[in-house]
Amino acid sequence: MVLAYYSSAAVRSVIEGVRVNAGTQHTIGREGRRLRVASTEREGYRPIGRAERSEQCDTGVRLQAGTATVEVAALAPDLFRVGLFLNGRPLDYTSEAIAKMEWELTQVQSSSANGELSLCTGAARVRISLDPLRIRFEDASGRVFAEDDPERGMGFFARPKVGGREEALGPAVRLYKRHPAGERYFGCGERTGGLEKTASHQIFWNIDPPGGHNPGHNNLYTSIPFIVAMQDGKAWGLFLANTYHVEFDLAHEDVDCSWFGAAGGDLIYYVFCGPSIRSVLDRYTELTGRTPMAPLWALGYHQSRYSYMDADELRSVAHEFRRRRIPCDVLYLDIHYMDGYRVFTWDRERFPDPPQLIAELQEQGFHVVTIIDPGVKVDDRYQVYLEGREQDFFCKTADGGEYHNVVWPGLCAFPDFTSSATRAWWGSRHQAPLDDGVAGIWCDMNEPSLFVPFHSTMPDDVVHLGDGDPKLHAQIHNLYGSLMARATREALQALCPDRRPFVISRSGFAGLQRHALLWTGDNNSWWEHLWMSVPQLQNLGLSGLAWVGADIGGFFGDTNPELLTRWMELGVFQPFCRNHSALDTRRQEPWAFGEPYESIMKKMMQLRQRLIPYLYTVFEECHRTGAPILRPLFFENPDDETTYAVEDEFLLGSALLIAPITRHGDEYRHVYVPEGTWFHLWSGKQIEGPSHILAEAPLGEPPIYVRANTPIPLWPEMSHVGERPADPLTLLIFPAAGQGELTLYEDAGDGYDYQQGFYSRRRITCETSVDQIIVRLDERKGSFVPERKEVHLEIREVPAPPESVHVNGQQIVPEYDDGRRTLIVRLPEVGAGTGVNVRAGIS
Ligand code: MIG
Repeated sequence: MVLAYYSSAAVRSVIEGVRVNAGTQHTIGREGRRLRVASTEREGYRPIGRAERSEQCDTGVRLQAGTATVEVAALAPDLFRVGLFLNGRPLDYTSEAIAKMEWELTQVQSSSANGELSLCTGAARVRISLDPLRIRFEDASGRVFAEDDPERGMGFFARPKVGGREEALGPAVRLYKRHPAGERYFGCGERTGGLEKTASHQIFWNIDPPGGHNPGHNNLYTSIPFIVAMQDGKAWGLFLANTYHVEFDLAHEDVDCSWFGAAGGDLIYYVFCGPSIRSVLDRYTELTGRTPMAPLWALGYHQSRYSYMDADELRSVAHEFRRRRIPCDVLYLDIHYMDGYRVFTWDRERFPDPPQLIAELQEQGFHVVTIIDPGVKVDDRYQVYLEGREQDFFCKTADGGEYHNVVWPGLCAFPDFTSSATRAWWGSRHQAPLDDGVAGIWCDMNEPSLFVPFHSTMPDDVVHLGDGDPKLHAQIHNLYGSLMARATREALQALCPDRRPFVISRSGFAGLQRHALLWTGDNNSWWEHLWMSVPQLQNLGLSGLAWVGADIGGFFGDTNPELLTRWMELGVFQPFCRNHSALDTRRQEPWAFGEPYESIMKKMMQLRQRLIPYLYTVFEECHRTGAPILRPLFFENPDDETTYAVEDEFLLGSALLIAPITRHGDEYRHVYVPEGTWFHLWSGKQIEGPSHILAEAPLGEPPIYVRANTPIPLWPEMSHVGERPADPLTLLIFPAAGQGELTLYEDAGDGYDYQQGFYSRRRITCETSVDQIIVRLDERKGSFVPERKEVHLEIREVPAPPESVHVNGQQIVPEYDDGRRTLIVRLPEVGAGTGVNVRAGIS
């Protein structure tokens, strides 16, 4: 079927012609790997028993129970860390996932009574009962959460002493927590199976699922062993910092209990006490790192295809965009730009003069991104391979040889990204593409995905030398993708210190957000996958990965005009907005199907382009606080439990509600509108939430609602970022009794001057009563002054011409459009605060 290109004779002959030189072969099952851990205590689970000794340490307490050391520490008033170390292992918390190791000392009050120790930070408390050693948490309101199961608590699986790999991995570890009735789980990263995770089993092991993923696949390319638990509007979170094969059983085997386990390593987990969902995400992203600011151009529309085959094809795609004035900022080159799939090379027949081509495209406002895979062709005449081999930069077999497997180029070696020298070398290789004018790097196949057996990954016993601390692949598998992205980002940063790196990755682990944005890999051009992407993107946002997107139009298989158009209606609201499709599938550039589809897609893409100042403001909030860009309704409405089940709608920031159409032929859909007053974007119809409505949504008018009184900043129409100065800035406002606000963030759009105060933050408020609308633009904070001369207020749904309009106390002649019920107020982009007072009836 859709995998036609995999079974092409050429690829088959490569695969069949090669004997892989190492490793245990295994096929990909549902969880992608065999080494599963026994699932019940009958199979050898040993809970930790009595704590015999305890001693205070800096931020907490260290306890000894048999051969286990358990440490509980408060890293912040609402963040605790628990570590279980067996058999005298060192208390080592360093992890590739963790961005912040050093925390200011938190004031902790410890006390003990009735066989129980307690550490209190004021905001939260951890209680540790000593016999047996069990842990539970409490917040200032007395809410108890993340409570150890009394019987099972923390513990491990004693393995039969068989020697070899299993023993090297050490015992599997596990943590059992009570699941109180009514507690609901979310998060878990890139999941296709809907929004809520209660009563599910979750596997964390990066794979490239064969044939494109579907809801039956659990683990995909990226693993984020993190949950957010919600109950009665309050949240807490748990992150298991373990890079081995990890599983969560979330009230699935046992409705009263959840477990969090790893196939080996230390059991280290972090508890985020909330109680707000915002504060859980804030701390989680403080711990694992925040999304760096994007270059502004990267918020535009991206066009990709596997592959634009040569320079002329890329030129003509670029030309079509500009000729039709369809906005586009970025074009992609997939694997065919390379010479025989050798990374960091060009096929000189297809692309005779890359710098010239890219310069030409830059002239027209395009950025060009090229794909890089980790597999390096084993080829004695290929410089990259020779360097890597000479300097020992590749992953090793158990007996010390170079580990080889097949990917696109044929037999390949794989950089050992666990070693800093390898990362630096790999990074330095990016000088060439940057010199050619490439604007960003696309890291693919970095699970890593291998062809022998088809769609497998590295065997457990491949050796990574690291920086003097060798590891088996089984111990670091989930990190390979993140480490490749890290090498790439660090290189772009070092080689172009004044630019914000643009890196896109398919695979990663918790913390990937520091290095790259993520796209969700190979979906299909199916309605089901359009639907699936809606909760999937929300799951990612709830797991710290906020800059995300699914391939618009679907990757595998042929799209069709209605599907592509509906997908675009959703896709333009993805934090990362890219249309991509596979080899030998029908073309799906926005003009592929003619009218009316082209015009509708163009209208949606123009809306995205106009929304960039809003998107950038929301992006900066994410960068600063970890709040998802594309967020579930319950992120803003945690007290309304109806929202917990709303998985086919989302909020972009807090002011736009999007309810995409995801089924063929549908022109109506149910929409749950959360609390507040909202306006239907196309008709201006006012809706009071919370309510269930039937939205009319013909092709070209997807259900989009704007929160009343929140000013939405919009650019004028442009074909790409920087086409001309974005002047004027429009503030779109739908007034309704009440008030709203937005703090507009702007900066130079690239570089790092914003860190020295070269940004602008401007609070804009709107207060509406029955006969008056007052808009205030506060003074700008920060030293950045946008180039534009004017700000326009576009006040919609004003039923009659206003009685009067005052700007800073001066009456002006209103510009009112009867037909559109719209009032326009033109203001100079002045430095000081501006007040606009409109006397108009709004009902
Ligand atoms: O084995 O580079 O997910 O986006 O177009 C397939 C070719 C390799 C998988 C990526 C897809 C990309 C494709 N790649």
